[in-house]
Amino acid sequence: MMGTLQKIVEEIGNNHSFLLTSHEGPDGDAVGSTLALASLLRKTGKEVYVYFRDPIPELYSFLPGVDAVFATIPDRDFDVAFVLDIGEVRRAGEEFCRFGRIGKTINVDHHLACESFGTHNLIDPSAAATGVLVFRIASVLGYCFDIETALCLYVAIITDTGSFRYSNANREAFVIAGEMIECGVNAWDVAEQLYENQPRKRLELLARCLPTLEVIKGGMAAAVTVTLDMYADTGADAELTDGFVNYPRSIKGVEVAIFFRQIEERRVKVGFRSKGKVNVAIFSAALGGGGHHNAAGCTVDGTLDEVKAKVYSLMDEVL
Ligand SMILES: [Mn+2]
Repeated sequence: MMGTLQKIVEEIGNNHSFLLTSHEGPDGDAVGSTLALASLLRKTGKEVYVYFRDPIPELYSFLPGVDAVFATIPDRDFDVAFVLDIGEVRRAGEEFCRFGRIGKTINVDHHLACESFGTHNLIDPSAAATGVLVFRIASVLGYCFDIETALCLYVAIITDTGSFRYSNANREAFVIAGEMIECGVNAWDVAEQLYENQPRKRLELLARCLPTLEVIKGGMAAAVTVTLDMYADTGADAELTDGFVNYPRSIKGVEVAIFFRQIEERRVKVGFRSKGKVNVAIFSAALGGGGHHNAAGCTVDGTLDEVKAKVYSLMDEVL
């Protein structure tokens, strides 16, 4: 691991222009770790271009550097591409996958089964977030954290650990968060931005979602659903469903929570969350998706009823 870190730091020293990207449907770790690395590289005198296939969710618009994120890649050469928190490189989007004007690719990730597609691959599933790996790179560089970079890293860690509640919230995650506080990050300001700043539409959507609760498999699993009609009723969009799956998971005795989210009349996104005893990546993999032990997802064609029947019978086989 140290060898790879050292090589990455050498690549940073030896190169000038950097293209940074992360996965489609970016979450707090994707945005936070990428913007932290962008900030760090810029402050080290490098030229940085940040590309995301999908727009950055409004929730993260308070992060420094979010204004310099682009949805297309310019037709020019880059010395190095950093790909962060990706799992599979195709999740960066077609435009990035087709783009060839890159000298070297550096893959920085903490997904259990991340592909080794990079020239260098810094992959460590024991890291609570990809932000942790960016911190390790910064440490070897001897980088002195400013508040902007610290804020991005703190958000990467707090969001991927569920505010330090998930099983990945290890000592390293707390130590780095503590260092970021030392650098001037205010925990309450961040919590307020992330959790006390929701649009009213989100609660109106949640109010329609919660009555769909199904407790199944003898109380071991529970599901909630959001339909296209609910978006139409509330004016909310899919971005605002983030966190809904935590409600079925919060039930006593439930080990697996499922979130069914209709994306077309005959197409449904299925998100799985585990409390730890069940590896939900098995379910998503069987349905053509990906993810971790505790969080996984896939997209399944069919009506809501058809998709639910498929998922529930799969769970009968596995559980
Ligand atoms: Mn992550």
